[in-house]
Amino acid sequence: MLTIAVSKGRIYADALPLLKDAGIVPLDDPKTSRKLILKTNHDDIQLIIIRATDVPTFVEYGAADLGIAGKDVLLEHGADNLYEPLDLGIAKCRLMTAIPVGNPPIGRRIKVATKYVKSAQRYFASQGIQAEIIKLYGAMELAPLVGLADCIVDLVDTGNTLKANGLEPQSLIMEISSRLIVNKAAMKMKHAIIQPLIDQFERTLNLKQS
Ligand code: PRT
Ligand code: MG
Repeated sequence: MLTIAVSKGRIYADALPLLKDAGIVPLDDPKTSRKLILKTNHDDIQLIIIRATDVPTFVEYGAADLGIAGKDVLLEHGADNLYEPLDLGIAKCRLMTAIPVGNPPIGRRIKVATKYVKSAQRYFASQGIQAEIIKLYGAMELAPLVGLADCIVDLVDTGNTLKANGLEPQSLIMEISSRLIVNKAAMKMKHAIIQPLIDQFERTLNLKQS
């Protein structure tokens, strides 16, 4: 059995066409089904539907052979114990700093609210900015509005979420996309099925680019 871990939502939506090109079609839709294991048109391939932040964990421990995870999530989790063979170029966005509209640019000593503690620490250190990082699990946009932080670090796509909360993007920390990740033992033990899959994903991506 080959198990592929994906999160529902945008990654699942963007991954479906890639999986389809590789001949893998789920038999259920996570939007309407509450199943956490989705069978596919292949008896020996299944998808598991988990939280985006849990995908690297399942793959690292071998509970899933493959996974699709955002670079943002991989940077926080640490990817030393995983292979990351492909940038799938899906679920793209930018990791950015943002501050309330009209505020002066951030100073050299700031408070930062974010879910992306490691990426934020690394970024502000590289800028020589002394940042006190306050870890939040959501609704980061609120933090500067209620005096919890001077600045946030969050993912930005259209910018509508920032705008709706009176914030504006400042600095780009990193371009983000989703990556294919592979369990290290599975890469060896199931090489005969995993490598052709990687090759097929790669062909699809090359076709899309050309
Ligand atoms: O929602 P849940 O807690 O289950 O998990 P999750 O939010 O991590 O999952 P999901 O499916 O929302 O995101 C999975 C992955 O999609 C992330 O890890 C990113 O790699 C990628 N991605 C791409 C995004 C976005 N674009 C994105 N815009 N993830 C989140 N957002 C959020 C952002 O955090 C902010 O709240 O959307 C809002 C900003 O969007 P705009 O369009 O208003 O700028
Ligand atoms: Mg979400």
